[in-house]
Formats: sequence, C-alpha cells, structure tokens
Amino acid sequence: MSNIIKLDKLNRHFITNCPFGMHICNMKFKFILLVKFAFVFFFAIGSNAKSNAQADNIYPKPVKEVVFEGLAHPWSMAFINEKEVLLTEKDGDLLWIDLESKERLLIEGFPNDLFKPVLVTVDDYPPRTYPNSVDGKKIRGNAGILEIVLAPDFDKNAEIFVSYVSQKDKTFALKVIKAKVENNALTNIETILNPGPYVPGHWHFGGGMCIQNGYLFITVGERLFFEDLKQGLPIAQDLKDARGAVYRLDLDGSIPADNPDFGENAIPGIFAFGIRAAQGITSRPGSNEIWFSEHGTNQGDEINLLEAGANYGWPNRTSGTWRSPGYNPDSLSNPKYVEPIHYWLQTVAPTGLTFYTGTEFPSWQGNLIVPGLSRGSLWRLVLEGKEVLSAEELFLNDRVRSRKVVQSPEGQLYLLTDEDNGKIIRIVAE
Ligand SMILES: [Ca+2]
Repeated sequence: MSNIIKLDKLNRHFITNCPFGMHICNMKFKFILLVKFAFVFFFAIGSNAKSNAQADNIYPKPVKEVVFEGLAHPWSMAFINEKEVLLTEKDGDLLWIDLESKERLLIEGFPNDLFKPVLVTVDDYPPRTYPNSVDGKKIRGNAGILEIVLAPDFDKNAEIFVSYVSQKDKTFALKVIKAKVENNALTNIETILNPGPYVPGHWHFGGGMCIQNGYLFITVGERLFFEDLKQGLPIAQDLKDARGAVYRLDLDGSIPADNPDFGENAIPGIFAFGIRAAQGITSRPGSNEIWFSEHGTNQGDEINLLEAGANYGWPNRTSGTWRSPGYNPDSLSNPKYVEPIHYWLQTVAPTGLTFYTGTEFPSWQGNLIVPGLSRGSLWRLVLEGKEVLSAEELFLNDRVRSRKVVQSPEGQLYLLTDEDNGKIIRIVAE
C-alpha cells in the first residue's frame, strides 16, 4: 500500500527490534530486569546497601489500587487539590468526587444540548453513515461529556473548560464551554468553540484539551467512520472545514493574533491540521511543547508533537491502512506532512496521555504515560529530547480499557478506566 510509511529511524526496542514479537521481548526485558535486580541485590549485600538503593534504572513494581468505582465510562479528571477532583463521565455526568471520603456529588446545570443516545436505524441515513453492526441499537460511540480542565486561576474564579458532544435532532458536533462551578452547579456558561457542521454519526469528535502559557489547545476529530464518505479533498486536509484540526484559543475564546495564517478562507482558530481523531493532548513540563495522541484506523496510532501550522497527514499519509479499500483522496498541492514522533505496529487506540513527574517511580521521571483503549494497554514511553527511546507496555496480564492518566498535584498517578463500572485507579509502588 502506498499510504504506509516506514519510519525506520524510530528506535522502538521492544517492538521493531525484537525478532520474536513484542510479548517475547517484554519477557526478555523482564528477564534482564530480574538479572539486573539479582546482581544489584548481591552487590548490595557484599558492599554498601545504601548507595545501591537508588542505583540503576530498576523501578518498584507498579500495582493498581482501586480508589473509586461505579462511574459511567469516566473520560477525564481535574484535581482541585490532592483529594478533590472534578470528573467527567462520557456516558453520564459531571461530578465532584472526594477521593478520600469517597463522597460524590452531581454538578448540576449541564447544558441540555448534551448528546442523548438515539436508536439508530441504518437505513434512515445515507449509506454507511453508520456501520451495519449498530443497526437497531442505541449506541453512544465516542459521544458524551469529554474533557475537563481547570482555568489556571480556578482557586479564585472557579472557572472550568468542558468539552462535550452537542446534539441537534439526530445530528452532533463537538462543543467546548467555559463555566463557573458555584454551589455544585454550572453558571456563567459560555460557548468557546463549536466546530460544525452538525452531522449524524457518533465517532471521532476529538475533544482533548490542555492549557499552556495562557492558551487553550483543543483537538477536533474529523467525524467520519469511513474515509471515502468524503470524496475530493479530505475533511482533515480542508482548512475551510472546522473538523480534523487542533485549535489554539485565548482563555476567553478569542483567536490569538500569532496563530498560524492559513489564509482568509480558513476556519479561525486552527493551529494545526491533518488530524483524524485525537483525544489526548498534554503539555510537557519544563518546556513549551504540546504532545498529542492520534487514533488511526487499522494501526496508524500515533504520538505527535504539536507545531504551529503543521499538517499531520491524515488521511493522505498514515502509518496504518484505510477502512475504505480503494480510497483515493485528493491532496493539497505540494503538501508537507509532519511525521509522528512515535507510532505503533498494532492497534492501541492511544488516548489521554500525561508526562510523569512524580517521585514514586523515580526512573519514570519525564516519561510519557499513554493509556490505550483498544486492547486495554498502558504504555510508558522513555524519551530523549523529542525522540522515543523505548516503549514499555505495563500491566500485560491485567488489561483494562484505559481512557486517561492524570497526575495529582503531589505527583500521584491515576488511571481512569473506560468501563460500564468505570474506576479511578491509583498506580502505586508495591
Ligand atoms: Ca499523522
């Protein structure tokens, strides 16, 4: 396939360089760790135990501790302080939760255009708007309440940003609102972004958000299930289409004057484009870098570094394959595609990622932790500058659909699971 790219420069130790496949290589890695551990242990007995306690890259075994459960597919969580969080449920509500006392409260007053599941009769729509597998079902897909982030001065103004799927009749679009949380209710609700058009289909809204240096970054998905439903120039390559892009806005929703200039016909606010379905976006501590995850179709899952004006290639350039065989998209003239920092050779469905800066796992400092929905994976990417040195899959024998990793103010690492009985799990050193 001409659309498959090969990035041989990527040095993914446990995937591409292993002749036995990833699982064996992880076993091999574990064996090496065991040998290393035995060596350090032996050495410690015979000499100075203290000096070796922090030696080498051996880290304590991570284990899962369920902190809270009974959540309807939690999507995002923002820490007010070390024990209080605001949490979004994709299939439910906006909640306040006390992680210590286990109290939960509904934050009332959510906008009433929030997506509601509708019975899908496939024949009511143009062919293949929905795959046949969902005929006669009430499906939620990717729709519901998505990201929550606190305004930088939340302590003073109680302002938050929330992304969710807005509904008009049987059509849907992403919406981002800014609001205050007062007496367990949303007030002063303003729409910050509503990238239309409203169309049927419950997929690929994006909705990831992060704040850096006073700017709000938002990922907006291209919304298609099958690529060829848009003939001609693809949605994500069309700067006159609001979908398939990353936006950068001021915190009042206005467009920063120094955003990239894509011409007068381009949708205002677009910062980068060529995006299929990015849900995870995060700033890298100690830098001005923004990193984001991207869902491919069959494979094609990526980690990207955000650059002003960049075209990330979808669907013309991808490390995966298309759902629509024989698809032949138009392209921009002289397109310049920005390659991913990392991609997987299997489907991972990487989503709400974060950089680890905690102290519980000292050798994870600065690593990018990436949850995966598809097979229930959690990845630890070791970086050197902007290069991925290795990708380790954690909890190989304990898979769960993983939506987001969030670090608390004191550096504790939490995982949200994408389940009917969704959980908040703390990852602790055994
Ligand atoms: Ca790409």
